[in-house]
Amino acid sequence: MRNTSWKISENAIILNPKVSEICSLLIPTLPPMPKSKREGRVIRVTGGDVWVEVEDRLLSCVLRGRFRQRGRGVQIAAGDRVLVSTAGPDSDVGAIEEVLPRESSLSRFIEGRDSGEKLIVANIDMLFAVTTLRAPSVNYNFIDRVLVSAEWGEANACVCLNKIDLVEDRSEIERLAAIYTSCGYRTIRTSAKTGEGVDELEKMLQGGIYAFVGESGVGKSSLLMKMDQELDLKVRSLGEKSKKGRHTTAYSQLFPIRGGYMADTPGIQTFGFPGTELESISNCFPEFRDMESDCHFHRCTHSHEPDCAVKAALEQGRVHRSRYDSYLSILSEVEARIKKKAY
Ligand SMILES: Nc1nc2c(ncn2[C@@H]2O[C@H](COP(=O)(O)OP(=O)(O)OP(=O)(O)O)[C@@H](O)[C@H]2O)c(=O)[nH]1
Ligand SMILES: [Mg+2]
Ligand SMILES: [Zn+2]
Repeated sequence: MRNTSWKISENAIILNPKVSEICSLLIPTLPPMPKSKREGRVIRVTGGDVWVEVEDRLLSCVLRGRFRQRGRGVQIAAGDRVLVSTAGPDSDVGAIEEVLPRESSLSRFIEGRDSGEKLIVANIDMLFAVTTLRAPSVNYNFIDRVLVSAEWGEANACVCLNKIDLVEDRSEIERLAAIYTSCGYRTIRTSAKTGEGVDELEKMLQGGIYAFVGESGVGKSSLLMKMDQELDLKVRSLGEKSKKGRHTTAYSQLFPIRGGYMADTPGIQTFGFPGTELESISNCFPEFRDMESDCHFHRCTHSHEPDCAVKAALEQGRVHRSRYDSYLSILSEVEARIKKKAY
């Protein structure tokens, strides 16, 4: 387990806000000696500034040009392990030299001019897909898209149903939990307001890297603050409506917690499937995996084909309607992208 001495709030600025400019002046004078490279963990990425924890210190680092892929932004995220070079052992600034291979990642596809896969967090031991039944009301499609992206990035995931204090009828909670436990996902029930279930959540944090991911307003930052009372994150004030395209948390950031880290991530509106192949979608639905070999067609898309084992399971209630609908919505999204040649 790590023992971390630094504490940062999400609004903290390390050194000077113009640190990138300072670094760009400093970097050319850095000795290009591989010996000075040190390993660190990316804590947050904002534009060209990357905060990296190196041996219990927080350094502000710049990215070398080769990490900026034209039209794709920066392919580095909170949770990444990196090698940084510094002017000396006590320097507070550095440059990212290398991003080490990832064990897992969470990413999504973004449409538009800069279309492509965008990383959200890397090397997560467990992702918490945070959702609510009330305020906002449940969005199964969104939860499924987060879980599917986690599967795609080989990240373990579970469902965290927050704001249970707002639900009078407990059978609603159990219905949602039953859907996900039957697919193999652990489901925990929490309230950041009353503290119910937060113990169970904390027990799951075993010194690794964890991430809260979910729609805006589901209480990701609030849960984090409930676990670490010293944290002072921005949360949406009561009565403040979610404005389209707005979220309270602005970027993914790791916070030290229980000997590991928890990433708070911004509420994301659309969670495009990060893959580019139709076949890879059903692999990301664990409950479909054992059925697919029984489909009549080898490359069955489980949509229009006859003798489809997944559709048969849907009719028999072994696959949940909401999960199947999410599958179809991802399938048509990727089909449309292939047609548009958006890759
Ligand atoms: N009743 C109730 N309210 C909660 C709970 N958790 C969070 N809230 C409230 O929900 C609102 C949104 O919480 P945030 O923590 O800002 O949500 P978030 O998921 O971090 O939102 P973004 O940063 O926009 O993605 C705030 O007003 C919180 O006080 C809960 O368990 N119960
Ligand atoms: Mg937040
Ligand atoms: Zn099929």
